Amino acid sequence: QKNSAWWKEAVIYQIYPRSFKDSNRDGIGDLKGIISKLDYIKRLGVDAVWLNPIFASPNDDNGYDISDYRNIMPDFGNMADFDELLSQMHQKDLKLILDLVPNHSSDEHFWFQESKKSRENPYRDYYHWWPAEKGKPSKRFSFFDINRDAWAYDQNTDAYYLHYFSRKQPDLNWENPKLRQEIYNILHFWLNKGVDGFRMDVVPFISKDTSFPPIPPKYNGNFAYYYANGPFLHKYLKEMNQQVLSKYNMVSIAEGIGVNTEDVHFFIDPERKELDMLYHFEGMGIGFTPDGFKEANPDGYSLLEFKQVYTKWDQAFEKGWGTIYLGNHDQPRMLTRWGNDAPEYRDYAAKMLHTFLLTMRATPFIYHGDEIGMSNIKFDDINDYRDIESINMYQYLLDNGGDLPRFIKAQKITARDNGRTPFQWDDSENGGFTDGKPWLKVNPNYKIVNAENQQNDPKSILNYFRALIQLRKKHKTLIYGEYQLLDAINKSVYAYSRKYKDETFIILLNFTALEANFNIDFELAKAELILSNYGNIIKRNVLKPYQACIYKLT
Ligand code: TEU
Ligand code: CA
Repeated sequence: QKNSAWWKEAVIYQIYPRSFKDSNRDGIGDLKGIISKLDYIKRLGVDAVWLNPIFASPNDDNGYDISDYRNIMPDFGNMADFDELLSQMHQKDLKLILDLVPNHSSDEHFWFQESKKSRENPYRDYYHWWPAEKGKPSKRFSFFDINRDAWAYDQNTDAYYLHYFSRKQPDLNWENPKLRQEIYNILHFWLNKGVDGFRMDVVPFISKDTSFPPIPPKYNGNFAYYYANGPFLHKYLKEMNQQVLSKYNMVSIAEGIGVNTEDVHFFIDPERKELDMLYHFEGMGIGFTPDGFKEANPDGYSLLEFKQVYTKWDQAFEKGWGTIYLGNHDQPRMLTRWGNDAPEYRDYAAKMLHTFLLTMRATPFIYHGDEIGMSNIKFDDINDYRDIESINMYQYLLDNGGDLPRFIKAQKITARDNGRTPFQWDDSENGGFTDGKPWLKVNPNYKIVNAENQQNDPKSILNYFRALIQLRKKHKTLIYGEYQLLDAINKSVYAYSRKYKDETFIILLNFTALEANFNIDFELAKAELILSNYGNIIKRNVLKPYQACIYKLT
């Protein structure tokens, strides 16, 4: 009944529904909008779509604060729209992966509304409460709070409640079996409708030591790593697998914040029967300045470090299976962050990064818009941002005398809204995303960077991306073949081989805007050039700026 091959061989396309396509002029993307673009999605060649949360939510954190797990957010449509989406996707042989948010709900969820009524309320233990007479609980860091404090005081019951994210995202108490059952029932509800899997939001954080001791020194202040190592985490994942996941042909994907290569197998080793895949965060902070400002080093990042991280994560999966991504709704655009969004390099760099994503031994997650080379919008004004992370960080710095100009500058590279601007469909107003006023500004480069321009241009990023997917599907070696890093000390070129039985591919990627040499032990003169972003312009042992080449040894 369980079939694991499909998700190992799949390419997964991530859609941020709010930003994909608006069907009713309210400036917000919606399910009908996605339905209207299913042919576009199908033509990409992807196998599955992961949708960020589409459930009822007051949108303090754009749907990651859920007030009703069994209903569709009215901004996005209704249950009939959802059923239609799922059925049309299945007709087209596309799988649908939803987003489960198990660590916290909205404070507007019925459970929390009850929970805060009194200390005796039957829902009290659905959340983590700390009675004020015990004094202030030990410090927990909040990602989004304007004071960075994860404990919020509630006057009505004279107690603090825990929220790792915003105040409107109270953490659910997984130590309570009733709460766990609620979440399992929610999963059954959607899986019985026929959805093909779940991505699980910050799932490593669900278990907590409810004595809330000071964070032990061995975590060295790394709270994400502490949060991800709760005492009963794996007990709960096993329970969820046994009661729910194992009963369906579905895929489960952990958002793996705080998880390192030593711990990942606890989540995804098939013998442990917990989850199927996990996506790690280790790549995401490469090249940041060290003081935790979420700021990219102006001198760029070290490709050596990048290669080390992705090589280490390839090696981590002897018994499980990895994932690979360079962008999502929590990250800036991959082209800006990892490539080069200057007009003269944009096409080459986007194609080079896609070549990387689609030739690694891991399931690729492609974030919508990356297939046409969308880039950061780089707002100058804090008022243009819609993301609670940016807005509250600004407020925190304002309140605490922080360096605001530095912050605004850093956000142009790292802010999440850079990856959330509306999809650029064509060169009409608002990039064809909406006939209304978009909820977040459209990147003005939509006149040039848009899907319509690229559909019929054989040299476009979009068509190169499609060709890469076909190549991966045609050659199982690109999916399953052994990965080996080549020319490890090269600071400009990422080179590796993929090998399965007699078949060997060599992948060469120049991550810089300068020509770069490389040094490998394979005789490329005898190899077949399968795909390159420079057509067949090849110089012996030199790569052009952002050149990508896939060779097959013959
Ligand atoms: O993100 C997990 C998370 O920890 C984020 O704070 C992440 O580190 C941050 O976005 C990086 O800047 C998940 C969701 O993907 C994110 O969109 C939500 O905001 C968050 O959980 C809370 O649900
Ligand atoms: Ca809409």
